[in-house]
Amino acid sequence: VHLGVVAVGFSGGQGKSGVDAAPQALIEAGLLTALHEDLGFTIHHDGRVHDYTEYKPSSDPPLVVADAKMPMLRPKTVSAVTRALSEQVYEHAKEGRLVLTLGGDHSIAVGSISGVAKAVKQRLGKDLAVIWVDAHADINTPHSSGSGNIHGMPVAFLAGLAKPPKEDPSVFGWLDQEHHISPKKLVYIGLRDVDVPEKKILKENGIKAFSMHDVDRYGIGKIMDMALEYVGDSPIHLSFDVDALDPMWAPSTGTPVRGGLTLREGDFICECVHESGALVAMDLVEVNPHILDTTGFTGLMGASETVRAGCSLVRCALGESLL
Ligand code: DIR
Ligand code: MN
Ligand code: MN
Ligand code: MN
Repeated sequence: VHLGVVAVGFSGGQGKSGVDAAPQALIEAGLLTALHEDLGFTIHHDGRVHDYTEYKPSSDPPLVVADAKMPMLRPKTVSAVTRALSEQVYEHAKEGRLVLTLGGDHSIAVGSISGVAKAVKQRLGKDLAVIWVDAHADINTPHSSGSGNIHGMPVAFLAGLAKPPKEDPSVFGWLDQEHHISPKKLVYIGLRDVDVPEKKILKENGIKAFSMHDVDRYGIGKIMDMALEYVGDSPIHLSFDVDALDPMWAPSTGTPVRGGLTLREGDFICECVHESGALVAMDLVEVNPHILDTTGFTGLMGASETVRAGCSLVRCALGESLL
């Protein structure tokens, strides 16, 4: 099987540095070697970690949006970076390759998912389904966001629930119909830190979401049955934010939230998506190898554990654990 890999060392969707170092750390931990040697993938990777400096504007002040609580932070940069990523991912996906995007913060999903959605529409005439595994819903609009960080907004732009701000319509102005996903083809797993306005957005749009409460009630096995049944026969993009895992297994991430998935539950989600045969793309995001965690690991230990967890998730999604 052919695997397109895009490594994106980008942190501008949120305020902490270090998440840009994740692709290199994941690759140095042997992730791509394992995918090739153990799982037999033919890997298409340009050998680079992209920071897309060449696309970044020289000046990118916070964008004040009318009636918004907070200005959007680094809007032109995130828009330019995700646009370039979208095209790069599209080039892989249109060849029928499975696409693995290694982030970076979760804002990069605007690029990866839009590129895959476009290719899937063209090649298969189908709408892409997205399984978004995260502690957070990342569905704030520029109006609802309490932080201004765009890594809290990618789903809103992808699903067409947020439009390019009229104060600067070039911000995500490149997203068009073929890049969009349907809110009806989106499923969340692992939610436990959802902002009040985000809850309203989820409800009003009838978006399917399995919170940690649901995971506790039904067990991860039943949750995956329900999630995959909901997705039906659509091709699947799995967007995995490592902070879906409990900080016990993934402490080195920008916004850890206690009460999360065990590593085994995370791996199980990935295995089930693999088993469905419908996986067309995966993102692994928000691994931050530089963060000083507060969970009792030393910083260094926490970072390597988090990188290891990330590698495990990807290997499971790409077929490792099944006998
Ligand atoms: C919060 C945090 N909902 C925000 N989001 C995070 O900034 O919009 N997403 N951490 O990953
Ligand atoms: Mn996220
Ligand atoms: Mn998150
Ligand atoms: Mn986050």
